[in-house]
Amino acid sequence: MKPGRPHPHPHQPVHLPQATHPGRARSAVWGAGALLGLCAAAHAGTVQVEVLDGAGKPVADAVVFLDSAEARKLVKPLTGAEMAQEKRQFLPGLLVVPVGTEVLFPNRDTVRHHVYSFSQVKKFELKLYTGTPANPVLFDRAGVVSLGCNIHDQMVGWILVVDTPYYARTPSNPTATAPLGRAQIDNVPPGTYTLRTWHTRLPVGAPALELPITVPATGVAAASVRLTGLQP
Ligand SMILES: [Cu+2]
Repeated sequence: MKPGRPHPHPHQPVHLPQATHPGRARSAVWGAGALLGLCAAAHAGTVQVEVLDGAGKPVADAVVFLDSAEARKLVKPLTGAEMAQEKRQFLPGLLVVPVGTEVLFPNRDTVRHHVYSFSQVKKFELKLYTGTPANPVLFDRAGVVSLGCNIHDQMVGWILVVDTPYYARTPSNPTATAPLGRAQIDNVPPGTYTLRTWHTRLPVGAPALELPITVPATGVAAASVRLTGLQP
């Protein structure tokens, strides 16, 4: 565990962060890729989300995803998903997978790890091991899974299981086409969705922040999300 961080625990009180309303009227487009994507896909919109913290600063590594009954029917599991352990850390620290994905937990260290989750959406334990455990772990329910290691208390990892094919992250390191605090989801069928935003620094057990969003048949739906209460 990192100093000062509460241990991942499913029964902690939940605080909902405040939301700002999505800026549906805005037409700002960032990244030429959005326009190219629109040309290729008729009857699909692009969703652009700006994620800000309580002070209005852009947030790195936030996950945004679009839920709807229709989206749920289109979920396909990822293949080859991995949550490795390297240098006594989980790598990646945060993995986003659709429901039904099987994840391998290869240990690339020479020391043994003992990976566990007490999270309600998936409780499991991979007892002391080296190498790659033969059986992957199936994540068959949507929600937040926090990972720990019985041997190395500082090891903290996260798997966010989403019940939709439409998800994206704000970049860890911004580039010209992926600015800080901006996430883009392309080729989204038109319709009404719940836009959810989640971050590992939300209070433990807090659900994703929710906003309604309508995706047009062509063009961009833009939203601005304010995540307050992020932990340092
Ligand atoms: Cu370990």
